[in-house]
Amino acid sequence: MRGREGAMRAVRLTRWGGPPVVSELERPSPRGEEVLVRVEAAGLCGSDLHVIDAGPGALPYRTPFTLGHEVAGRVAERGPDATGPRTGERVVVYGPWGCGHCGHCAAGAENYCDRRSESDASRTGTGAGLGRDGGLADFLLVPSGRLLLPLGDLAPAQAAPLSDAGLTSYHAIAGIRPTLGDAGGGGTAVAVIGVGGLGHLAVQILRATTSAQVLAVDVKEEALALAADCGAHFGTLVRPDTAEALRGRTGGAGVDAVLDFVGTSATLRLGVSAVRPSGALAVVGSGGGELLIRKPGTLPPGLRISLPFWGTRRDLEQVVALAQAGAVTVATERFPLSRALDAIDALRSGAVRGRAVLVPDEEFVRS
Ligand code: FEH
Ligand code: ZN
Ligand code: ZN
Repeated sequence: MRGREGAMRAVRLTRWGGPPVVSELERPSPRGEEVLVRVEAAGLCGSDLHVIDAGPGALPYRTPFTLGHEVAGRVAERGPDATGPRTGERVVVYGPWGCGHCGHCAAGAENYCDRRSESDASRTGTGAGLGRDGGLADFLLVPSGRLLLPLGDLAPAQAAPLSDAGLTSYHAIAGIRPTLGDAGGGGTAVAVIGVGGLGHLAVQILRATTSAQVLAVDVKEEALALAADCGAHFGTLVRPDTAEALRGRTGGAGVDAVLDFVGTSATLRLGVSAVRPSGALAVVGSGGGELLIRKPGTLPPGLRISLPFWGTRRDLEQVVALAQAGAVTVATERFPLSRALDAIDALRSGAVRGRAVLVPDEEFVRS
């Protein structure tokens, strides 16, 4: 239940290498352009584990800060100069918090802010829960209303994962769309490697926005079952002949694009073995894998490799619109905020189907 008036709970990283701590903080008051959001749902991401597990100096952030970069809620209070959604409005938070002024930020691509590596006393970190106080909390203070998108009547537990898992998948697909040709992808094929929190949304986005054949690859039967539920045309476990199985679905030519949501050396190797000449490989997962890029070499000629990161504000508008139209549904496993540490453990052990989402305890009890 909520603590004393004016206080709030927050799941914080208090020191590098230490466990997250459920703490009680003063609820912040928005100043200037800032907007205070009452959090109604906050998704957990594999990157949260990377942040939690990072050693001192590994990330350009300063502890302590609150975790959580995948957030939806309601505007609770606006600073005197705030713009954007009004008090009481349901919103999803655009998580990449750039400088707001460079070429990329001005174009709504704060995920590629030219000044993201700069940090000063006032601005450490790259976004909510990424060096800046995030949304694994009762409230989230957002620097500007430009980072909030209205949700309409989309449920918060559906909307929060769209701001990272959905947005990242949508942006990665936008990057490989040119390889699907002008006819919306008819006669093409896309391999989705890793059908977890991001991959299952990528399957749905591909089915909703292209005519490509969607081929799912995972190491777990239940993930392939989720892929089938999301509309994948074909699914295969990782085996020694997986590349041949994928080629077999394309008459031998190879897939036009690979979305690697795992990003290990093994999945990168699988991806380049299955993709056709002049195809695309998007490395989305942060598995730390390595791929030798060399000429002459063994990679398909004309291969386009991308390292997409999160997404643009416009991408977020698009993926929210798909969800509002019923074309994208997030498979979620909900946890009360007070059990955030259990949710983190479940994510770490691979026990979460789809996306883990933290909701306020009273909301969890009610539903
Ligand atoms: C966030 C911060 C750092 C690395 C990766 C991420 C992604 O989870 C954002 O989608
Ligand atoms: Zn993330
Ligand atoms: Zn910028």
